[in-house]
Amino acid sequence: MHEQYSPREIEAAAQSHWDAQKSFVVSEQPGKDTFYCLSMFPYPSGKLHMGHVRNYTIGDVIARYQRMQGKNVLQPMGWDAFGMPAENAAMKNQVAPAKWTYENIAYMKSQLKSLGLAIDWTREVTTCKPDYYRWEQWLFTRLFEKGVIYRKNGTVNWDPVDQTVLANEQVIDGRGWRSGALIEKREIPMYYFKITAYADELLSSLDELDGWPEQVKTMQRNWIGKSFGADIVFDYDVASIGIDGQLKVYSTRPDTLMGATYVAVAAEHPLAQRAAESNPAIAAFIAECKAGSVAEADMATMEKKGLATGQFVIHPLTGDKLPVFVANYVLWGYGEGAVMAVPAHDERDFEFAGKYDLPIKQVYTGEGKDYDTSTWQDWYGDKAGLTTINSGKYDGLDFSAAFDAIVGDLEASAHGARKTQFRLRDWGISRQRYWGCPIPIIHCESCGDVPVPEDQLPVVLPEDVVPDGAGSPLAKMPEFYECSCPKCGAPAKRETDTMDTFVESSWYFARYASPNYEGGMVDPQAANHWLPVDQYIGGIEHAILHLLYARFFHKLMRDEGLVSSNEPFKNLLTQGMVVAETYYRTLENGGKDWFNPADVEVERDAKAKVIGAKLKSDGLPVEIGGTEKMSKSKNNGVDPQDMIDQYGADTCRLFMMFASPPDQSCEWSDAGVEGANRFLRRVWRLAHAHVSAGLPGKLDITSLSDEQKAVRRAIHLAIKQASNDIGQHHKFNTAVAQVMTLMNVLEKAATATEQDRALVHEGLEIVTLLLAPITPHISHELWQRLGHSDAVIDAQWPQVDESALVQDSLTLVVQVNGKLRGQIEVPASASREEVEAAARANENVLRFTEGLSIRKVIVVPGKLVNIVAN
Ligand code: ANZ
Ligand code: ZN
Repeated sequence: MHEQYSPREIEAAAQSHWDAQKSFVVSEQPGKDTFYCLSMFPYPSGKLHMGHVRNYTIGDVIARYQRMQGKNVLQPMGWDAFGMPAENAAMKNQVAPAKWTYENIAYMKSQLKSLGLAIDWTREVTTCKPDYYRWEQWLFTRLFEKGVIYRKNGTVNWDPVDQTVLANEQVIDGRGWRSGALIEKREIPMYYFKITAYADELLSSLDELDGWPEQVKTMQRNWIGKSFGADIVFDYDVASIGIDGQLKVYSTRPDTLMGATYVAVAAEHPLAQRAAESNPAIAAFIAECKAGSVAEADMATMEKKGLATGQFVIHPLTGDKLPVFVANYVLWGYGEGAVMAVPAHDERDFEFAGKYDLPIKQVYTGEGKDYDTSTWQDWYGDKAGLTTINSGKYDGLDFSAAFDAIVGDLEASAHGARKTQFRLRDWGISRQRYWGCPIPIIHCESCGDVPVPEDQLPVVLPEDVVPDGAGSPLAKMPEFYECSCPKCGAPAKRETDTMDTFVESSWYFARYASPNYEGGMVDPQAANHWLPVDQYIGGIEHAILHLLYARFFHKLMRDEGLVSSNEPFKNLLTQGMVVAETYYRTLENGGKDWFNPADVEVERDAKAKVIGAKLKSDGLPVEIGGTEKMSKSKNNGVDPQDMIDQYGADTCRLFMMFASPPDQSCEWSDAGVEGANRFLRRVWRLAHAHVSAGLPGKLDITSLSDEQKAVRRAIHLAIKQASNDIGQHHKFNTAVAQVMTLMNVLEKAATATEQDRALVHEGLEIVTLLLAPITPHISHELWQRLGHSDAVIDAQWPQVDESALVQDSLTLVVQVNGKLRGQIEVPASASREEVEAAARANENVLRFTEGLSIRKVIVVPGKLVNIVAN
């Protein structure tokens, strides 16, 4: 064993051992407990960032810990390989997205390998490869035939200069990111997944996910947005509208119908369109609304605007005529695209009514509540404790009585009905992009949209294309789109849109169970063996879309008979961000020039408090901007590769795990990394000293001295607490702290006798085992050096010897009036009275209480005695 800890050598050795032994290649083993540990797969952007390293280290620690629990652990990895960055990079560097992507994958894979992750690489899945997306296309055709996928017109951002559709994030201040042209909204045919058909189940089965953070479940619930209300029908006023008809609105507050003073419709609504025919101002307003944002966050904050259409509808309960407005705050895609406005009790309507001087009619009141139309107050939304007023025969009712009475009457007169609805929309998956999975549909003039037959799948995406940014390249490639109709054989046109890349990441977790299976999307037997995933780990940014789509896909696959479980991920851990200090100088134009932490030297005072920072290159001061998520924009990213090259993977892993609990943010610090490295060197040093003196014989636990008992107690206490921290709470940071405490004891422990050394041996074994999931390379090496012929990855997690925890005597701290004055040793079995007596008899206590009378003695069992005297 070398005297020096040299991570480069031992990490290479451990990794080649695992490779040679195929240590992490797993197969189904009936009868053995499985554990499927999955980290969200990366987009192959070029190189790993610190967030990846943290994510994959957490996953790896859990996987390795579970293996030591005797489980058959599956930990796979793959690549979420389609997507826009590849197209952008391709345009910039004139290389095909495929080539760029595959090169990035090769590099990032080597980085992942250098981290020493316990991954079964034989299961690697790359979503841009035809053997993967073939099955996505296969499912698409099945779902299309079932009607779970359908085609309808959707609104997209159209760049008139580049002649292309843009994603929302490519539209900056209303202009195309490349061309700078004003973006138009366009209606084009698109494919939709009918996720709304699963809305109820996606909502209700959240209740079964005990292993998910509450916060994520709440975000999903809000996104699905189930609401209870009613459709309410207003007959047209024929005189003003010109035709007979009915306007339907959806309201969650039909109980407030008596307070409705106008109705408002979306720009796309037929009544608005009708009004526009004879009113150019309305036509112009509609055009303006359509150009605006459809993002809901913007809808909530933007200024409410509208125009009276001159039309009226009839209130279904009072027979009053209500004016019809077209308003920008009414969404076309939600409910009926029309609202009954109750300005007295709805904030948006209140703002609108105030602006256009529309009547406000209060229909609820409450004890001690003052109604005031000059400003919006928030008590109206709180249904509890309010009763109806100004509502004729519905006066004096609470929310649910008013709701029932009004909806009952509406139902009786066929002017309304109870309705539950969801905020969730169907999932539009058509993208007018090149680097994605081709949609397997053929358009035939006589047969319509024909799914590509199974024996003609996959529809292969040509890989040697360099897009030019102007429109989809596929739409310009007759060799791609010219085909014949699978039904009638006539010349036909292949669909040139590709799928949203969220589709690939919605089922990769299932493909890992049988990644090379050619008989279907998944081998059901293998999929059911491994699924659901026992532990899923990833960023909170995926709390809604990815996790919702994956849950949806799992249910789709279940309904195809491919998997039998209802949910894909049993336990979810959302890891916190990696943050780092930021440094900047203010430029003359007021902008900021950000400096990387690596180029900055921090100045501290004698107490290590930061007092300033200087740029290394010019020695001049820089401002400290506070800690923020590592990002390019603040230039505070640290390249994990530098850290691995300098200190080794184990240091990097230990730092990440020790810095904070996995669900909280982890602050990058050079000092922290150095500290982690120093600790590993300490472990190494102690092990080296121990091993060099020759391995001791067996420990005889029946003949331990008091000092030896204390050491052994520290060893087993560390096992107990670390097991608890990791196994029950994923608190790797405190588990590491336990090992550090144990190391302090072992470093001071006697080594005089064979028994002393046998005890240190046990201690070092425990340190090695407890660290094995976190720092697997050094543990691999130490385990061998400590005399084991099997590898540490095959060792069992250590068991606590409860008898070692039993204490014969306890040391208690003694205080007089809260000040530390001494220590006493008492038998562990001592009663309260005995402890108190021992404390009173203590020499120092006698000295500090001389001349005083003792008022009270507080005993905190196992810890301290405080004597109150005056
Ligand atoms: C009258 C009313 C009175 C309403 C009141 C609310 C409070 P959630 O809960 O999100 O489902 N609404 C309906 N369709 C709309 C659309 N297309 N665009 C904008 N707003 C729309 O929201 C349902 C409520 O949002 C409905 O209940 C309706 O306003 C409005 F004191 O009707 B309410
Ligand atoms: Zn045909």
